[in-house]
Amino acid sequence: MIKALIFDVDGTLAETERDAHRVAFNETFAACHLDWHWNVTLYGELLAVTGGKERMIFYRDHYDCACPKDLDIIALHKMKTARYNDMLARRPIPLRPGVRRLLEEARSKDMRLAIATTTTLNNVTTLLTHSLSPNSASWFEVIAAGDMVSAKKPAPDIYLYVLKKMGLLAEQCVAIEDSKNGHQSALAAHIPTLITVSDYTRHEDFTGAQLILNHLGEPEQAFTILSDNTSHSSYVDVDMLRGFSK
Ligand code: XBP
Ligand code: MG
Repeated sequence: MIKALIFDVDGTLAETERDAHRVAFNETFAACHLDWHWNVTLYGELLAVTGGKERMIFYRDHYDCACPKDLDIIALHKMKTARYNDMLARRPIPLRPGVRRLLEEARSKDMRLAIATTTTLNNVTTLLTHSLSPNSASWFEVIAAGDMVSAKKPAPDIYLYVLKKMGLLAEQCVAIEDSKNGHQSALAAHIPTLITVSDYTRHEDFTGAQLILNHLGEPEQAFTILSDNTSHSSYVDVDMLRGFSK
């Protein structure tokens, strides 16, 4: 019996990467007179590394870029996080199709909710506050984020953390993800996955997913199925997800 839905954040709740995270990184680099700029294509490559600090370290170490000896990645990341939060508050990013509807239905049917993300906690609560509703962080029993675990996705740690906090078994949950790293993280924790591909992830490999969609769908905006399944529905609802139980 499925008892909980565990949502990823970036790319799953909203398309935050290209026009928000990426822009906040670039504004921070410019403000610090750092000669780095991550264009849309380069950022897509760098998304293979989860976590903003880890992404900057990877870029510093693997790309031919100018890097001052005293570069403080932690300080840089704090600045990026402040800019990102400011951006989400000033110009809220819309939730992806079906996200609000499914969350509201889940709440009305006592489906438990959680979040498992590699991004920073503040980024999650600001997105929820400004794009979902002012108190919506409280809709989630657990918000597992960023450095709460030592190994980020694709390691299973963040999902195992959520399972432990909720006192649930993997097969009692469904993970909703948009990326290969997220999918692998959930699978490594033995949690069934529903994939809604995002701008940067539509060509990734999601072998082992229960279902792969372009988005969650709405009654008037049907999803497209990208895996081999067929469905009589046009949008994901709680009953469909309950069918994910083994
Ligand atoms: C997406 C990520 C994050 C963000 C940046 O995580 O990989 O690193 O790009 O966030 P998910 P921070 O899809 O799991 O939500 O800079 O706060 O790390
Ligand atoms: Mg994601």
